Amino acid sequence: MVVNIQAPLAEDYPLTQADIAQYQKDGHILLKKVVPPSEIDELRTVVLQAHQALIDEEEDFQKAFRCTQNLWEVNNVVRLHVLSRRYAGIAAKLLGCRDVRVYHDLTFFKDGQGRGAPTPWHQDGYYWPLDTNKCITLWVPLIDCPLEMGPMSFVSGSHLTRNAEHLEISNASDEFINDMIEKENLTVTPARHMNAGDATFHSCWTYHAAKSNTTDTMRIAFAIAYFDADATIPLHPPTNERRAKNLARWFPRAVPGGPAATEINPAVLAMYGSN
Ligand SMILES: O=C(O)CCC(=O)C(=O)O
Repeated sequence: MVVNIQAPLAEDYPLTQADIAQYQKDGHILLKKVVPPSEIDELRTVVLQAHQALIDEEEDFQKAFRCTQNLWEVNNVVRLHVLSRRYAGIAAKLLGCRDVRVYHDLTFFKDGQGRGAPTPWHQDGYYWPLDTNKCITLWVPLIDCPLEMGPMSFVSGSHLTRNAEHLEISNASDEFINDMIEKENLTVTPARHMNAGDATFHSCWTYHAAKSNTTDTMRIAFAIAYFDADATIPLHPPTNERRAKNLARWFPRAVPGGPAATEINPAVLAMYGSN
């Protein structure tokens, strides 16, 4: 697959060594203007359209957010973003790998007026069916996201643990992680105001959560999950139902112990001849 992306999505993001060091130490980072300002309105429009096109598959996670997935497969503009050198370049540098592949993309719409409940503390690793720790999610609000709308908080350094690996996102994961935060005095990095297009990146092992959305406006957030291009599928069978479902859905026909590299997991930087 070769993609032809025009500037500014083809331009490298000015990531610094300090950003990389911060991500590797904390397991998360907030970066400004990841989506170029000139592209935000169009991306928001097509994300809303693609979400609607996939509405029959919408999942509602405990009323915390509404998700549809792999919008890049149904919309060409979303595809240009998901396969952009700009975002994949950031992900690869933060993870410290030569290239990244697409795991999937998804919407995180949190309804306003308190209908979008708090996102419980959780560790995404529960859901990822891969044999690597080098997994990262870019999360970007496509409208300005003040604190009242529920941007994310993170536990810094928690990406080095797997303590909540056994818990899906739920009240149980929330209680379990809250308890650890209190008892072990873990460092919570509170949510910060994000302008449309600012993005957080977090490891699949970083504990994260968000407050409810008490504004009058739906939180329109979009996320892209990437992983180390050289990752493999674990030899052992998936250890929970969600991992089994995700393995079948995001890695069709991949084999245990083989590369995690099906037709829907393109290696992004390789498409630009930079790898
Ligand atoms: O959008 C949210 O509230 C949660 C997002 C999340 O859990 C994630 O990006 O992994």
